[in-house]
Amino acid sequence: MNASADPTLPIVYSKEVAAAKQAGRPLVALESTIITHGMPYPGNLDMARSVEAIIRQAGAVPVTIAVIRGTLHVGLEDCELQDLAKARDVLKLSRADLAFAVALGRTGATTVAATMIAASRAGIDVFATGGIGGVHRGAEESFDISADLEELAKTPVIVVCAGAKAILDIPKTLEVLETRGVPVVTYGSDDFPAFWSRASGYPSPLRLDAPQQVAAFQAARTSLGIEGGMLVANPVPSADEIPREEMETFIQTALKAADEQAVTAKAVTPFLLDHIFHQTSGRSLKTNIALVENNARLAAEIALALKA
Ligand code: PSU
Repeated sequence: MNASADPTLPIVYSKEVAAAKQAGRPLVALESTIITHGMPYPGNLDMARSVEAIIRQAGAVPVTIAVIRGTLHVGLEDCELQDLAKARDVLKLSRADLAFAVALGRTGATTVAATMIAASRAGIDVFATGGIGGVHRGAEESFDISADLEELAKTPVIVVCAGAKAILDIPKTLEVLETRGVPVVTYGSDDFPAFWSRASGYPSPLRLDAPQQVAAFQAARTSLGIEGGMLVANPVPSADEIPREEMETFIQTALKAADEQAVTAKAVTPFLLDHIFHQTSGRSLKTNIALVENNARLAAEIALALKA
């Protein structure tokens, strides 16, 4: 396989990523759970390829991350991307079980949390995704809070997303991020976005309007010795958004179905996304793809600004 191993880390780099690292080019990490658990085939593969192409067009190098038969791959060859998009029985890996998949030789897709860990180990500062995990609605009963939030508090990677998924409890998610000292910056808006919709109705703690400002902010945090990542929330383009009120009806129906079918833990988010996909006859997927593409573009601009 066109890959080169780093002798000091249990990581295999794709050919493109190994060359880019050598040349000091700007890199943008991409996760794989969105491919295996977030979208159906073949839309997931089209999304993964188009997002990579957008990052290349913007002058940076895409780095899709996954564990394949126990090896942590930083950058996937196209054949690996294809296999992953079609694969079944892929683990959904977070901080708790990334090493489990490595130790047991399993194949697993990395969530936001696990991708941040891998990106940081590989020296990648910026990562683009769709929406982070957060505090689930009803968390006061279920205690279901995504490990993504804790990772943002710990690991120094800038995560570009379209907000927290609207299936979550957005004000509680923002509260946890504030408590854990994670800067939440909305790009070009005062309102924190809600994934499929441009606005959640909750004000963004911070706002920035240029990639250079994001880069300067992260550089200042580093020089002050402040650990942890930063969340950059990038509202979905207006042409692709599904308004909040419209989404809420679909979300309520999906949440009710999850409750009736006793869906819990890691299965909750994929179940809700799939349910909403069917309810909207695929419209939610089109919006999801558009927002990831939009985030990839911004992440590439930030990666370039960090190198300037
Ligand atoms: N963005 C998307 N679709 C997804 C995800 C992000 O557009 O499926 C994934 C990410 O991997 C994120 C995960 O970490 O959803 C959140 O899962 P949970 O709520 O179980 O922590």
